[in-house]
Amino acid sequence: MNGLVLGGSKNLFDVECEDGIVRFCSIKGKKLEVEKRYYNPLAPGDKVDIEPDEKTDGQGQIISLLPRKNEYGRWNVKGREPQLLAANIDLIICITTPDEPPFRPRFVDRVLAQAECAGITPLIVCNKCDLEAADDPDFEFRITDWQNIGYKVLRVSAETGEGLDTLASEVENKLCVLTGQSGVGKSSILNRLDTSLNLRTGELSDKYGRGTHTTTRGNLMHIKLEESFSGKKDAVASIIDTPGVRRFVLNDIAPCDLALYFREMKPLLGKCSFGMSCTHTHEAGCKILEGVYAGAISEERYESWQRICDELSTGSWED
Ligand SMILES: Nc1nc2c(ncn2[C@@H]2O[C@H](COP(=O)(O)OP(=O)(O)OP(=O)(O)O)[C@@H](O)[C@H]2O)c(=O)[nH]1
Ligand SMILES: [Mg+2]
Repeated sequence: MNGLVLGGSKNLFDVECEDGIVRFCSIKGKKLEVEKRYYNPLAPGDKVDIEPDEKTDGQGQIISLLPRKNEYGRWNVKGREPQLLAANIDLIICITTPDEPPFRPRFVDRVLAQAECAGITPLIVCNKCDLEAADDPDFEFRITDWQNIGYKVLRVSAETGEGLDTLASEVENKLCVLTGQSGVGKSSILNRLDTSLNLRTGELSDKYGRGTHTTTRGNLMHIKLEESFSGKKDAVASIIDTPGVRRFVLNDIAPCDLALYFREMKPLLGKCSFGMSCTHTHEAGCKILEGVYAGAISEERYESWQRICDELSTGSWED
């Protein structure tokens, strides 16, 4: 019987089976035939083949993993291993805030690069637009810059409901993964989109103005979109709420390939005087540097690219 992995830990998973029953499943023989690319064998969104337990209702065993359409992972700094966050995703929603926690555009740039690498469409959602900092010129500049590069950016507020109608139409009938630092309001947004959820939301720790990692495990939920936002009676979406992370560290990307995942740089690659061996840092005839001087590539994104390249080369990540 086929099933959809909703969540789980190392070896035990909640699987929504095609008969509509959610079964608590272990992996048959403890090992799954998967390429060992991540420390966790399965993630929310994975499709599996299961054998229902004949003796115990609501339990089963996972026999095999069905081919993945895509994979969204990150490098887990603590575990020093790649971690699969979600699979078979239609949309990666990267949530950021103008303040509380402080605006971290580089977090978004990292998620965008990982999304490009995975071939999954990203959507940038700026939450807490009710805060004064939402009018800050640096924040405005980065939003416009991402839009100019070709990314969709929504300004929303889980507090006032602003922009949630557009967000509802973006997520309808899709499997989306929510990603963002702790405290940006991932769970708060979901609670507004579907008022029956009652997900736990947290206070920001006063000392750092950061979130306190209220959500601890990735989990796939089928939600019913509030009619006041969707404009429809029965609009639905599937969402994976991931735990907030302080840093998002890229996985499986070599520093020399990073520019491929910066949308505004990609078309210029190979066109520099030194061709593919150009490091885009000092060379004459570098098309990327020329792009920065001409204003076609923003200094902020170029600096992001440089910093992330350094992180990938040295293996040390800033906060
Ligand atoms: N002013 C304002 N505060 C908000 C908004 N959305 C969420 N918050 C507050 O931000 C805090 C953190 O919200 P959460 O929804 O728990 O954040 P999270 O991203 O789920 O955090 P983790 O689960 O730790 O990753 C809570 O105190 C919310 O009330 C908003 O649009 N405006
Ligand atoms: Mg949360």
